[in-house]
Amino acid sequence: MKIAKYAAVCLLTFAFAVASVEAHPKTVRITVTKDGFSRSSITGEVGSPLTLIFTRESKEGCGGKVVFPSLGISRNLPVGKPVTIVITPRKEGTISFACGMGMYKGSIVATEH
Ligand SMILES: [Cu+2]
Repeated sequence: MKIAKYAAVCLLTFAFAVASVEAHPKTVRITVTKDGFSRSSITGEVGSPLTLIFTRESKEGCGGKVVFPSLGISRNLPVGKPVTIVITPRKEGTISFACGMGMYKGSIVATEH
């Protein structure tokens, strides 16, 4: 009986340990207007996939492209067509993104959870 109790406690502890390393996927929609990215400040978790859906709303301005320099990602943003980019932060810190000319800026702040 004692052993069974001990095993149950062990299992519970194990379950918590697993839960704490579980990924928390998150999706954020970002509109790209002539004024920039909205929103431009995003939070994420280390090890959890972050799905960013960029939709460029207007031909005006400089939102034809989104670039993540530190990740080597560059994607064209056709007007009215959502473009999905999935990023999984590997360490704590800030991942910046910008338009092709660096005028519109945004950032993802990744923290451990
Ligand atoms: Cu620009």
